[in-house]
Amino acid sequence: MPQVQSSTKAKAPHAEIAGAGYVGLTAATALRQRGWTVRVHEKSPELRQFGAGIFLWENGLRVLEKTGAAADVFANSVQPPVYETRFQHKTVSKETFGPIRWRTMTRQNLYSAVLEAARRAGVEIVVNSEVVSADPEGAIQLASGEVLKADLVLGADGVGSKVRDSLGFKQTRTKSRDGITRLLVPRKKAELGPGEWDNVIDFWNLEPRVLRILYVPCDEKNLYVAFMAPREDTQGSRVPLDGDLWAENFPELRPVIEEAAKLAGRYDGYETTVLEKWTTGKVALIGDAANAMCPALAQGAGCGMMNAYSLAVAVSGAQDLEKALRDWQERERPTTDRCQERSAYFAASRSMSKGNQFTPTMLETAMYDVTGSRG
Ligand code: FAD
Ligand code: 5PR
Repeated sequence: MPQVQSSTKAKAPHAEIAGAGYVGLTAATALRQRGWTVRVHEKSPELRQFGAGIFLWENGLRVLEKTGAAADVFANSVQPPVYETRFQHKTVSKETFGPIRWRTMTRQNLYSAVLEAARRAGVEIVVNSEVVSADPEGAIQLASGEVLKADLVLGADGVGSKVRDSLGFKQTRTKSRDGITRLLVPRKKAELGPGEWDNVIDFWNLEPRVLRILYVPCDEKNLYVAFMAPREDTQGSRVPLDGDLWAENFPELRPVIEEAAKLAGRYDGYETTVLEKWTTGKVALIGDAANAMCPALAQGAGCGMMNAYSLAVAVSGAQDLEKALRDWQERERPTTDRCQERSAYFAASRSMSKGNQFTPTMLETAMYDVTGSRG
């Protein structure tokens, strides 16, 4: 007798992800590319990124190459010729990174590229959808009360992660002493006069007061400028910026300071979040939800995207998903932990002012190839 052929095909595994930031969308795309169905919940009504500019290094760019976002990122970013550090108006270092690619861009351009890659891969994204808790057995609950089951749950819901806090992950959160005002202004290259204005320039003054400006060209039009003053310096940390104060201290940057002083601005602190574990059951945390870090090495999003990508690879085809998540954590965590520690050290010590901060040790993360694509 001929046997009846079963027509049942194995159902695709399904992931529910909280947070449509760079990291949640990168995880979603990488999972989708491996046959998962994926739904991303974004609590905001709109898909967009606030903020000014951002750096990505070799490690992050390689992930974007794998998820299909790289072409758009490269078209809308620059690799500045030099990372220059000035201390009390004198150049103390000019760093280039040899074969290590690094690029600067506006946050909105990076976000558009990552979002389009997710859409092309077929990721479902739901806005106005806040995740309020998760269950290690594989479910999320939305603010609406709806419960959604999944084979895998990812908390990519940023530094204030509800997924993390609903599960009681043990954590230490350290707030930075000082904060920063980040703005996007027109380049004003002609007005700045002669000079190497395509460089990234990290201007440090510790005298007569501690003030720092990080000058970052993002493309032909946009300049990311970060203004850093200690929190106790109420005049220095005021928003909108005190244009006269900043221009007196950095006369070489007057044209861009005048532009920056026209904008509302926001003085933000940052924090370092260290968790005992990144995963429990079928739930894992990635990005700032798991390991927010000081920006000194410009690797928060880079580490988050690397961990998102390596997680997708680790769980795809795994016999035992929970073990795959634990193994992923074991493997990937040390690199991120070291990056976080080094970034916190620079933020606390201000020793970046001395220049030459990008030693091979400090570039460990930039050189870390999580995609296996290094030739
Ligand atoms: P987020 O970008 O915070 O995204 C989380 C998303 O989840 C948001 O869209 C949010 O609305 C949504 N969300 C939150 N809660 C919920 C919920 N309950 N349900 C559903 N959705 C929710 N990194 C770099 O790589 N290079 C740099 O140059 C760099 N510079 C930086 C400079 C500063 C001053 C700071 C503070 C950080 C910098 N970073 C940099 C770090 C980088 O910005 C972050 O690491 C990165 O944005 C984290 O991405 P994420 O997707 O994990 O989180
Ligand atoms: N790098 C970047 C940055 O935005 C900051 C720092 C270093 C890209 C602050 O915003 O050292 O604080 C820093």
